[in-house]
Amino acid sequence: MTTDPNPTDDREARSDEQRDDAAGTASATEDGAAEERRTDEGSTDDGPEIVDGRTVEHLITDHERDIAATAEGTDATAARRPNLDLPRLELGRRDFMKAGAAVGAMTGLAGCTSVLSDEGNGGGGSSGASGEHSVAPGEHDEYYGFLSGGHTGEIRVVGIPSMRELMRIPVFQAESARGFGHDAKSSEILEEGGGYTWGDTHHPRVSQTDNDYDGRWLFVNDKANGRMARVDLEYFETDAITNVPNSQAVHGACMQLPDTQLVFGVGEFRVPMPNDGRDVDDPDAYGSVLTAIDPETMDVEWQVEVDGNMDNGDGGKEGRWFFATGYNSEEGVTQGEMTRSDRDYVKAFDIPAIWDAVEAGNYEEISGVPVVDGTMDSSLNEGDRPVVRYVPTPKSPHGVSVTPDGNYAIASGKLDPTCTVIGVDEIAEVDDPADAILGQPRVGMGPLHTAYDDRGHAYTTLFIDSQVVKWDYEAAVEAEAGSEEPIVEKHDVHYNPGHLIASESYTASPQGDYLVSLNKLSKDRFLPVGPIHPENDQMFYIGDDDAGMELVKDKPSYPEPHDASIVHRDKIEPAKTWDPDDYDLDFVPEGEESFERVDDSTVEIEMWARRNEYAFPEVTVREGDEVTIRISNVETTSDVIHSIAIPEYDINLALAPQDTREVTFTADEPGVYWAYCAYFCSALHLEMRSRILVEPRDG
Ligand code: RUQ
Ligand code: CUA
Repeated sequence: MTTDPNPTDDREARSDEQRDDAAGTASATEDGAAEERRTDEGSTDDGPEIVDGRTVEHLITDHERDIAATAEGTDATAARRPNLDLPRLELGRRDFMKAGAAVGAMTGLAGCTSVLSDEGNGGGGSSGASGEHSVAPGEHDEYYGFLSGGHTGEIRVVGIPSMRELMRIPVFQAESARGFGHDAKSSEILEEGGGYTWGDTHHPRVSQTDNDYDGRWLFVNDKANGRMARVDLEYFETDAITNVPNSQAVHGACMQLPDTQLVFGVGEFRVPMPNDGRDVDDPDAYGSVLTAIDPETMDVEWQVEVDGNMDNGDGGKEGRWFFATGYNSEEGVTQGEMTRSDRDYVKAFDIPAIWDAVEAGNYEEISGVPVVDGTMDSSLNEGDRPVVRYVPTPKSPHGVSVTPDGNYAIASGKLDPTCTVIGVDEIAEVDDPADAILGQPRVGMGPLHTAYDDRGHAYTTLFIDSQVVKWDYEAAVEAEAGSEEPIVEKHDVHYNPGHLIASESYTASPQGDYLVSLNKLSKDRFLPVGPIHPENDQMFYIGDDDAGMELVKDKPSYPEPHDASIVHRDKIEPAKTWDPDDYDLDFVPEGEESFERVDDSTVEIEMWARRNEYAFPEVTVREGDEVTIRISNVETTSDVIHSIAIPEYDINLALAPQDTREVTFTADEPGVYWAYCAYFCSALHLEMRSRILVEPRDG
C-alpha cells in the first residue's frame, strides 16, 4: 500500500492539537446543518504393513487408545510400545526420556525432566532458565508470532517469547470488534471472496525478499472453501481474498522464494473441474491442482493438475522448485481406498518449466484459468524438463519444508515413522526421482511437520508419540535409511502435536532460539472448561544444544492453530494510525460533515467521530431510505479508537485514528436507534451517542 518506510512520523505530525477534552461536551452540529452522504499393490483388510507388522489401521487404533488412556490416566502408549521393536522405545515414553542420557543419544536430560514435573505454566525448568524467557510487564517481545486460527477463520498475533496474544486479525469471517465485514470495503472483500461466513486458516506465511522476511504481507489459505487471502502487515488487516477456481480445500500455502514472486495454494480434495455438476460420481475424472497467484494483484496466474491428493507445500530457496506432499495416490474416495497402497509422492514442481508451458499455450483453460497437465502420464512430463517430478515416499507424507540452506526438502512421514530427505539440486539431475532421496531417518511415530534452527537441526512433531524430535539432517544424509542415529533428542509435549514452528524457520537464516509446538489436545493441563477443550501451544527454548530443548511455556489456545510464522520484530513496521492516502475513501474533517438527501429514498451522510461525539447528535431519515454513512475518526493520537454501532441494524464500524469507513443500510424499521461508540474511549464514552430517527413513511 505505502512505501513510506516511516509513515507514522507524518501522521503524528498531523496532530496539530491533542484532544484532551475528555470532559468537554461536544458542540454538536446544528440540526439545520444536518439537512445537507481448488495402487499399486493389493492389500489385506487392514492395508499394507507400514512398520514392523503394523498397518495404518493399527496406528489409528493405537492413537485412539492413547487418547482414551490419557483420559483414564494410564499410559497405553507404554503398554503397546514393546510390540514396536524400537530398541530405544521399549521403555515407556517418559522412562525413555529419563533414560536418554544412558542411551547416549540425547543430551537434553535437564530440559526433558522439566516437563515431567508438575511445574505448570512456564514455571522454571530444572535448568532454571525459563525466567530468561519471560517478558516483564511493559516490555516488548522479541518476535511476532502469526498463528493461524483454524476454523475460526482468523490469524492470531502473539508475542514471543511471552506467548501473550496481542491481536486477532479476522480473515475469512466477519468480526465486530475490528468491524471486519461490517464496513463496505471489508464486506466487499468477503463477498467477492465467495460470500462464505467462515474459513479454515492453516498456513500463514509472511512475504520474503532475498529469503528473509520483508514484513509486507502475510498470506494464508482457507482449507474449507478453497481460498487464499492476503493480510497487509502495515495495518494488520486482510486486504484481499482470492476464491480459487477448480479447487476444493486449498490446504498448503507458501511462496516462490527468494522474493515472493508467486503465492501458492495447494489443492487437497479432488473434485471435478469445473465442479459444476459434471462427473459427480466419476472419481477418476476428479482432479487436484496447485494454484499460483500473483502476490500484488492476487489474481490466479495458472494451475497445475496432478495425480492424487495434495497436502502441504513449501518453496525451494532458489526460485525453481516447489514441493508438495500428497496422499491418496490411489485416488480413492473412502478412507479404505485412500490407504490401500504403500506409497505416495512428494511432487516437485519446476516453476520455470510450468511458465514455459503456459507461455507456449500448453494448457487447457478451465474456469478462466490456464490449467497445465502435470499428471504422471502427461506429455509435459515426458521430455528432459518435466513440469512435475513425482518422488516416491512411504504412505501419506504430511508436512514438507525446505531446509534453511535450501539443500533439502524434508517430508514428514505421518503414517510412516520416517522423514524423507530430498536433495533439491538432485531433483533436477536424476533420471529416477527416487534417486533424489538422500536420507530417510526413523524419527518416531506420526511425524507431521518439521522446522529448523540455525545449527543444522530439524525438529519434527510426532503426533502419535506426542513428542518433538530433534535430529541432525546432515547426519541423516550420511546415515542408512531407517537409522535412528541422526536423532539428537526427544521431548514430550502435551499432547499430540500437529504443526510446530521455530523462529524464522521458513527463511534462509532461522534464529534458532524459540520453537512452538501446536498441540491438538490439552486434557488435564488446564482448568476444565466443558467438553470442548482448548488446545495447547507449548514453547521451547532451543538455543542451548548442551542443555537440550527446554519447555518454557504452555499457552491454552482457542481451536485451532495449524501453523505459524515467527518473525523478528525489526522486520515488521506496523502503522500507529491510518494514513488517509492509504485508502480510497475521502476523509471527513471536522466542519465538513454533511447530510444530503439524494432522492426520495437515498440519503448520504458524511460525518466524523472524536472524543466524545459524532458530527451529528441526531440524524433523521425516512422508513425505507437507503442510508450511506461515511465516517472518519479525526483523532490523531494513536490508540484513541472509536466505533459507530448501530443497534438492530447489525452494524459496528471500528474507527482507528485517521481511518474512514463507509456503510450502507436500508432503514426499513421505523423507530429510534441510538448509535453509540463501542470502544471505551474516554470518561464521556458512554455519552458518545447519536440518535438515528427513522420516521414512518406514512407518518
Ligand atoms: S496441517 S497441523 Cu494444515 Cu498439519 Cu494442520
Ligand atoms: Cu468513542 Cu467510546
